[in-house]
Amino acid sequence: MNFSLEGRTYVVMGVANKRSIAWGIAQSLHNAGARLIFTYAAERFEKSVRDLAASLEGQDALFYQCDVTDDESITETFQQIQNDVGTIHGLAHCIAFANKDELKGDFLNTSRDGFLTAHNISSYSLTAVARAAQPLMSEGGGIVTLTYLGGERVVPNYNVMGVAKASLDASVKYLAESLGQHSIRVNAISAGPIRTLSAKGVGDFNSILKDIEERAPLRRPTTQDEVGDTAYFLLSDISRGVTGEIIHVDSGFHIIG
Ligand code: NDP
Ligand code: KAL
Repeated sequence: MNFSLEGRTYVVMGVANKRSIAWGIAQSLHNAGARLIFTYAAERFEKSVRDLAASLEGQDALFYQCDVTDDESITETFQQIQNDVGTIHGLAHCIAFANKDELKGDFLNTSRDGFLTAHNISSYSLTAVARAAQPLMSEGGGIVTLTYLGGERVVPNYNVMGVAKASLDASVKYLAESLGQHSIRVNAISAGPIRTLSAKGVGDFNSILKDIEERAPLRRPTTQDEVGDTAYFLLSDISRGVTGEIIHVDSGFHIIG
């Protein structure tokens, strides 16, 4: 078995800056020899993505703008990727969004609009993107998404995003069943809290991290590279028998009652 990703191409969606979990995944895939394709939603992050990719020695990366709320944008992006590189071997979906005012206070007050926005961007987008990517994955491959414990249990302030992650987790299983016949595996990583742009300004992140340091089996917070290396595992042939799985990379916090 060859564990190198030499000669393979992966799409990484959701790098906003150097703290993004997607950037941790990009580095792990790059270190394993993969060619990378980056997608970003907001134009203001294009420079940041291009500058980061330029720091990867010998990487000949490609870049596309893709807003996952827009079917046309998704279709065009993957058509363009097909024209430019032909086959891809996998995809990392590292995308979530909820309106800030839905991420505090009582879940009971979740608005219809806020509920739909969170589910549209954070859950449905995985299915939309998987459907667009499938024709490009003619040699089989892997799809990985990012989820959080708040989809399994009630975590204060995570609110509507928790319900969206529960929907995402179920989508992983249904997509694994749909795409297994094409030798495409679909899995999720449930990451422990990492201080990213998304995490900024929502909830009391310091006290969440303190709790991890005190109570998680490994007594330390999750790092970007730990998630990156598990994504590499899930996108490589090392995990060839694994699909529909949700792997916790969270210092073991999820087992603590
Ligand atoms: P980042 O803020 O770095 O990344 C979030 C990304 O979502 C951004 O790149 C943003 O792109 C993208 N995004 C939002 N809306 C859209 C859209 N309409 N179309 C395309 N992309 C969009 O945060 P993280 O790295 O923390 O988040 C990545 C994933 O990890 C998310 O699914 C998150 O829920 C999950 N996660 C994070 C944890 C953490 O502690 N940080 C823990 C567990 C899971 P843009 O800015 O260009 O719109
Ligand atoms: C319990 C935790 C504390 C934080 C509570 C909610 C976190 C929700 C995550 C969600 C993705 C955050 C947002 O959507 C933020 C958004 O409203 C404002 N930010 C932005 O628009 C920035 C500029 C862009 C880049 O962000 C996005 N997302 O597009 C959860 C913690 C402990 C773990 C986390 C952070 C989990 C997670 O899912 O991210």
